[in-house]
Amino acid sequence: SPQIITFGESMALFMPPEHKAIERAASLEQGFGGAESNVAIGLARLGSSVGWFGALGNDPFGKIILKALRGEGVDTSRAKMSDEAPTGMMFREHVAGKLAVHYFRKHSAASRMKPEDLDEDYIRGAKILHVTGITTALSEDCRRTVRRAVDIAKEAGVLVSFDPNLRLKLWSIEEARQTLLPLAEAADYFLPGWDELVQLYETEDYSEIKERLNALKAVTVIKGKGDATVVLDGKSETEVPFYPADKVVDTVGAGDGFCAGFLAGLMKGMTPVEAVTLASVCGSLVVQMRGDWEALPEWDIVQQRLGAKAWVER
Ligand code: KDG
Repeated sequence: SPQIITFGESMALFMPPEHKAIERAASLEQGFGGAESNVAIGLARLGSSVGWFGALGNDPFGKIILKALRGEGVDTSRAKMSDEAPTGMMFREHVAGKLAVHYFRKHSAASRMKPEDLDEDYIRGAKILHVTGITTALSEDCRRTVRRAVDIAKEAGVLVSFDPNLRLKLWSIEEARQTLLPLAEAADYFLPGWDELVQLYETEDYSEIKERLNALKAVTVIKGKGDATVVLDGKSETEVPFYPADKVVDTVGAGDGFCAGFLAGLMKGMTPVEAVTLASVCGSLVVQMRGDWEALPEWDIVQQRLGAKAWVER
């Protein structure tokens, strides 16, 4: 098995050129996204051994996604192409300067994933299983599939990484809490954003949130607490300032890039705090280009950013 395994729904992505509203756009650009496949691409580019699986429709969009992931060097051997249901779709636009996402993913192939579809040995053979809350919001079957995958991992001593990825277009905060908080308890690495913690724990009081997090067995990495990342391991609290972005074009995918950098760092033997530096460089690069994963860096680029390698312009 690959060292890191992740799974979830990847979707065709359509957005107007430039930051336009769909109603005002004559054409849409085609791409794809999906939090877990974004992470998988990031990991592969950083040189980690990674597998992604999920169900895609046996349609042009599913084919594009599968080929792209393979091309990036992600193991897709356990991914399924369905003849019964389509690849999900999402549309993204900017309305009065604000981002809006529209999902067309109900009854998609991915939403029909079942625990019985899991290749248990594939998961048992990994070092880290990375899951996100999005998958658990897709359907009752998907929720059980994530839970089962996490249980398989835990029984086999595979570390579990969990990004809650709260998407309130998919479910209510009450439903989300019921599913996401137990997963945070099961995780070895919990990777929430600050805003997500505020919603999940219903408080903006940091000392209260910290108490809840310190009660978890996980190392928690809080993304975006102000302009920094905070690492809590139950004993210590370390704040790592964000790596600065030269410009911000599209923030979607930054969290996934961050997760990829963090997990790649762990695989390279870094401590969680060291891995956050790598994570932060990845996040800062993703936001500088349109799309979720296109700007994810290769290991060489990260080293240049961190000053370990010179940039030769010409
Ligand atoms: O983190 C980015 C994801 O949100 C995006 O790729 C789409 O997976 C996605 C989702 O469900 O929103």
